[in-house]
Amino acid sequence: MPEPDLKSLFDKFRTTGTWLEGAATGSGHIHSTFLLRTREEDEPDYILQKINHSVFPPVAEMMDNIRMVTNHIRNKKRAGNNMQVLEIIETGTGKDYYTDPGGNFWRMYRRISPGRSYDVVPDDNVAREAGRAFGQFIADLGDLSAKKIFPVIPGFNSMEMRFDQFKKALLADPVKRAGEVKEEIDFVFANIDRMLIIPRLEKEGKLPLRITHNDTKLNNVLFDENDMAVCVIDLDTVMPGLSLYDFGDTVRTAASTAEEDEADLDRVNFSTKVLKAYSEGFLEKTASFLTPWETEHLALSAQYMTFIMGLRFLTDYIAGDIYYTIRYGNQNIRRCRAQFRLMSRMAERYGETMDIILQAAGKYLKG
Ligand code: GN1
Ligand code: MG
Repeated sequence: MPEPDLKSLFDKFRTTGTWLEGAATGSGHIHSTFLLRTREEDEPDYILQKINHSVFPPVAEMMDNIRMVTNHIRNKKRAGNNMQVLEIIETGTGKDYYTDPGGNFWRMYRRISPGRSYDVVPDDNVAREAGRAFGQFIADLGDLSAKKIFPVIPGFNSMEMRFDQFKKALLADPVKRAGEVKEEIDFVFANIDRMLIIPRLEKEGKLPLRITHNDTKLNNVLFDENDMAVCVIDLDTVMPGLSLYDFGDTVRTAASTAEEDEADLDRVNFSTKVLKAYSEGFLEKTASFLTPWETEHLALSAQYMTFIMGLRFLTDYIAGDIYYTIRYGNQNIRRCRAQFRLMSRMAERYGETMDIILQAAGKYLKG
């Protein structure tokens, strides 16, 4: 992609402070993200994003969702809660995003500062804080009507839809890679039935739809210099969903001992110590309103979210790397293999996982 003219984009928005510099930042797989800095110490810096509108075609509706959700949470700010909320910066004409002459969409947030993120958990405290942050997020949105939220990517965490997409890619095999990933394909077929338990319970009405974040990887929480959570970010996929998706995706990313694309599979392990800290944080904020069906399936949700990501990475590899940004040729299949290894490690310790979660839930139900 040619370097965008960041200074002139900066000028399209209602920023304060004097332009200093701009550069690419972040580790997201979808949008292009830039940090724009101002000269003055006491003026904010900004996060500018070029929205990937082939992944998120309803740009206006997505931004309306984010506007609604951030307003809702901001209006709820309670004493003693130091969490911040993402703040959309309007364009000079009062819109939530800017459309450039080439038809690209840009949006801006005030930079959260301090705000560090982790791809791999450094200690249990960070996991506990992440749990509190994502748990509070679901709790805060509990009284926002789901009807107001536009389903930006329908079926986003639906196993049935992702399995269908996988089968289509496999059938088409457009870049002739299917033969090379036979082991991973076999893994999908060997595990899919168990992965359809959660969708079945949802259809039976046993798992309530809530407004959930749907992309709760560990690096979507920002921390301050004392490692207290300060902000939940990346609100693009906030939609009606299951609490299990949000719980499971943080376990996938926080309780793994390795990076998402770790090549050495012996380094990919499941830390039940981190799981315990994360579960305690999450359940501290949610145990009082989760239904027994939800609580009893949190353990399975970790495998569900780990499997669905492996499946999506595998699908994209077979499809020829058309969805996720990759930094090297076989990154998608490496991501897939690391997810499938992690899921196997989780499955081996399913009983222990269940005990840890139920114990954490019990603690907050009694307390
Ligand atoms: C993508 O862009 P990023 O890294 O926040 C993806 C998530 C996956 C994640 C895997 C819109 O999120 O669903 O969990 O990669 N987002 C979208 O790391 O597909
Ligand atoms: Mg995201």
